[in-house]
Amino acid sequence: MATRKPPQQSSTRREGTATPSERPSEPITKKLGRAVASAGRRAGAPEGSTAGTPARAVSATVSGEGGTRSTAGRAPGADNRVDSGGHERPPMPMPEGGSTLGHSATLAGGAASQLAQLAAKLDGQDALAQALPVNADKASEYGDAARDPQEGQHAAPSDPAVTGSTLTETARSDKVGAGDAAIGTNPNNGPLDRYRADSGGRALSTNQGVPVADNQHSLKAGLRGPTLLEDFILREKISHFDHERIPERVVHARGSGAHGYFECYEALGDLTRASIFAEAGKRTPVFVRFSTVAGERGSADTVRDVRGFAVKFYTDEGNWDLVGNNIPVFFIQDAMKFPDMVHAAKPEPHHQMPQASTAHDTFWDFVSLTPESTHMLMWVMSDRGIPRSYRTMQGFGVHTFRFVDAAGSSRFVKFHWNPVAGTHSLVWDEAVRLAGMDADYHRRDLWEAIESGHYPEYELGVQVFSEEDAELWSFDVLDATKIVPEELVPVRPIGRMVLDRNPDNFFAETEQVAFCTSHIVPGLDFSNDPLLQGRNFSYQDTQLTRLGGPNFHEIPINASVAQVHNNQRDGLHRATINRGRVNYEPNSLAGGCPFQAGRAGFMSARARTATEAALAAGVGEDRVRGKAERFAEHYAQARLFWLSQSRVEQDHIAAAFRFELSRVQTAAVRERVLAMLANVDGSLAQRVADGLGMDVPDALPLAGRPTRPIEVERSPSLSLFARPGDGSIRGRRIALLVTDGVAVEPLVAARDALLTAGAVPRIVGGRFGRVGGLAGERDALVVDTTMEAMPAELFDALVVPDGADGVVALASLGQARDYVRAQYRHDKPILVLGAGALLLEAAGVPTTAPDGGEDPGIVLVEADDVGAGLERFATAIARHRHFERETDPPMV
Ligand code: HDE
Repeated sequence: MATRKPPQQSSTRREGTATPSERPSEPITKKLGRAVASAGRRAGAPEGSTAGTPARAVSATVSGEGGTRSTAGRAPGADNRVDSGGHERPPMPMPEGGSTLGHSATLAGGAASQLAQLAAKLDGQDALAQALPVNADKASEYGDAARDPQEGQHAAPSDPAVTGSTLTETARSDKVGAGDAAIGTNPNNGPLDRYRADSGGRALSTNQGVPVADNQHSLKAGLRGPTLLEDFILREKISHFDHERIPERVVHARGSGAHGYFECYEALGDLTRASIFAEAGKRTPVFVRFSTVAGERGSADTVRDVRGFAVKFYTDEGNWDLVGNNIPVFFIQDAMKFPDMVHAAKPEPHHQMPQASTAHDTFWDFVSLTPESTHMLMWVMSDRGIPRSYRTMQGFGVHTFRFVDAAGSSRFVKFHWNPVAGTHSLVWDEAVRLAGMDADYHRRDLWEAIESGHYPEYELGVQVFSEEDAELWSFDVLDATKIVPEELVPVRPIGRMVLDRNPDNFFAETEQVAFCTSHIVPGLDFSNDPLLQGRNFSYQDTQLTRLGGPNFHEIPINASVAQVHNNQRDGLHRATINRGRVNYEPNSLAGGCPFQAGRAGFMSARARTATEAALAAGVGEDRVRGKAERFAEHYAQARLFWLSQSRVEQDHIAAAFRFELSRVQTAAVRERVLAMLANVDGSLAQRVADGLGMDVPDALPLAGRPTRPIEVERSPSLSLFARPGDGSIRGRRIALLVTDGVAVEPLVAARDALLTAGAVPRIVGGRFGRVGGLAGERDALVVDTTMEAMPAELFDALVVPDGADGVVALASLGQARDYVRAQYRHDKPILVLGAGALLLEAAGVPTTAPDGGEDPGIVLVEADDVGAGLERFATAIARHRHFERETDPPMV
C-alpha cells in the first residue's frame, strides 16, 4: 500500500511554518493598529489615525491537530451555538457591566470602530485562507493513497471573530449569552442535566414564558357567555395537547427504558479499537429499551412474543446502538421480507385483530411458506417467548458483526447479554392471567427493581471468530436464522451493564430514543448479513417520520456525549445554532474546520467477500472510499473545453471569471482560483488576473498527472456555435416600436412577414391604445404592450419604425432610447426602417461594427423596400446574436 505524501507546500504548513502574514508572535495590539489604520483610511479617517477600536487578531496559526473537548456544563446563554474550529478558547469571564466585547476588543462606539473590526475580520480571514493555499489532501483521494485517509488540513484563526457569522456576536444578553464564542464546542453534547426541568416553587406560564393568571377557566364574554377565540392561553394549551401523540414504532411499539452504564472488564485492544473496550474498568453511559414486537403501545407485557433488547452506548467516540432481541435468531434471512413478515404478524388489516399475538391465520400462513422461519419459531414457542421479567432474559446482537483492531484487521463477532439474575420464564397460564391482571407487569418490574436499588445487571459476552473459520462451517454466519453454537466458539465475557436509573420522563426518553443499527463507532463494523444491511437503512429512515425530521439526533436522549461537528444544517426542529458562514468542506475560510479525522475516524474494514483473484484484478473489491487513479487528472478537459471555444466564447468565459471573482472579498481565494486557472491555460489565467489587477500565481499542485497521452486537444462540437440551428426564426419574439406619427404601412408589412415566418411580433408603444400613423393612416395600429410592461430584454429582435414625426417623438422618450440601447448592447438584431435611423443616433447606437466594418445585425432599409430588408433581418435573427459589436467594456 502506497503511503500518501502530501504535496510539498502543505506538508511544510502542516508542521506549522507560518507565512509572514501569520506572525503568531506579533502582539495583537500591533496587528490591531495596522488593521485599524487601514480601516480608518477606508473610512476616510486621516492617515495614522487609530481612533476606534479593534479589533481582533488578524493572523492564523496552522495546525495539524484539532481539539474537540467537551465543555459540558458551560455557562448558560447561547448554549447551542457551535463552532468547529480546530482549537478551543477558554471561556472569557463575563465582565461586570461596561462595554467589553467578549473577546479581545473593546467597543469604543461608532462606525469607525465597526469598520475597523470589519477590516480586521477580513484581514484575519485572508490570513486564514492564505494558511491553506491549496487543498493539500486532494492527492490522497486517489488510488492506493485513498485507503489510508489522512487528517484533513486545517488552521486555527487566532481570534474567534475571524470565523464568526457576525461582528455583532459579542453583544450579550440573557438570551444570547455572554457574547463569547466557544471555538470548537457543541454544547448540545454533554450531560442531560441542562434539559431537565423542575417546576418546584414556580408559577404556571405559557410556552412563551408568560405567567398564567387563571388555569381554571377559558376566557368568556361574560360569566355565562361564549368562549372567545382571543383566548390564546386556552388555544395554546389545547393545541399542544392535540399534538401530544407521535406515530408509534411500527414494530417494538411497547417498551420500557432505563439508564445505566457499561463497564469493561479488560482492555481489548488486540480485538477492537472501540474506545469503550480500551481499558479495564472503563465506564460508558448507556440507555436501554426493552420491548415487545407485535403489540401496540398500550398492549400487555406478558404476551408470547420476541423481546427487543436495544442498548445505546454513549461512547467517547460517538453513539453505538446494539439493537438486539432476547432470541439469537430471526424469522427471515433478507431485509426484503421484513415488511411481509411484519404485515403477517400484526393484527389483520380488515378488523385489526388479534392484538399482540401471532396466534392467527396470516402469521402462520406466511411462516408456513417461509421455511427459514422454523428455527425462530422453535425459540418463540419456547418459554423464551414469555420471559419472567426483562431482568431475567438474555439479549443477542443476532447478526454477525466485526471487531476491527487499530491495524485495520477485523474478526467476526457475535454479542450476547447474559442476565446476572439468570434466565427465567413465566408459564403460559400465568402469562395469560398476568396480561389481564397487570398489563404493565414487565414495565413495573423493571421500574420497581431500579427504584428499590436492585439494579438489573447483564454480562456482555462475545464470540469472536475468523472469516476463514466461518467458511468451514456447515451454516453461513451471514444468515440471521443461525446461531454459532457455544461449543464451536465459546462466549467470552468482556464487561457488564448495570441499569441504575429510571428515566425522568417516559416520552422524552423512552419514546423519543432512536436506535439505529447504523450507529456504530470506530472498532466495530458490519458484516454482509442481508438482514443487517437492510436494517442499516430502515432505522434511520423510520425516525424521520416518527421523530419529525432529520434532526432527531439533537433530541437530548439521542445526542451523543461525543462532540458533533459537521456541515449538516437546517431541517425541521433544528436546535444547534452554528456559528460562521462556512458549511462545507474543503474550506479555508474556517481554517479547514471541521476537518476529516483521517485514521482517527471510522473506517470500514476490508472484507474478504471478493475472491483473491478478483481483488488482484482490481474488481470485486468491496467497501472502499476513494477514487481510481485516472480520476486524479482535473485540468486536461477543462483545457479541451477552453481551446474548443470561439474567440467570443473565450471572452465571455474570461469576463465571467473576472466578474465572479471581483465579488469575492478574500484575496487569497481569488489568488487560489487564478492558480487553478493557470493549470488550464496561461492566457486565460492572465486575462482574468489582468481584470482583477493581480499577478498570476504559481499553478496549483496537481493531484495526479495524466497516465496516458491526452487523446483530443480541440473539439469544435463543444462550442455553442457548433449548432446554429435550422436558420428559421420560429418562435422568436420581436418588438415593433410605435408611437403617434410612425409610418404604419411598412410596419404592418414587417409584422405580417414576421408572423408568416413563424415569429411572434408585438407592437410596443409608450401606452396602451391605438396609435395614429402618417396623415390618412390614423388609428391604424393597436398597441399590444408597452415598453414599461415588456422591456427590451424580453425580445429577441427589434424593429424601429419609419416616419419622421413618430421617430422624433420616440427619440424624446428615455424608455425608447433605452430600448434601442439594450437591444444593441445585448447583440440583438435591429431592423431600422427609413427615418428610424434617427432613433439610433439619439440613443448613441452606431450602425457599423466597432472596427468600422459592417454590423450584420443592424439592417437599414428604406421604407419602400421592406421586403429586401426583411430577408436580411430574418437571417440576422436566425443568427441570434451579433457579437461583432461586442467590446469589453461595452461602448454603448
Ligand atoms: Fe427491527 N426495527 N427490524 N429488528 N428492531 C425497529 O425501528 C427492522 C430486526 C429491533 O427499542 C424499527 O425505531 C427491519 C432484527 C428492536 O426503539 C424499524 C428488520 C432485530 C427494535 C425496524 C428488522 C430487530 C426494533 C421500528 C429486518 C434483532 C426496537 C421502530 C431487516 C436483532 C428498538 C424503530 C427500540 C425496531 C426495522 C429486524 C430488533 C422499523 C427492516 C433482526 C429491539 O426500523
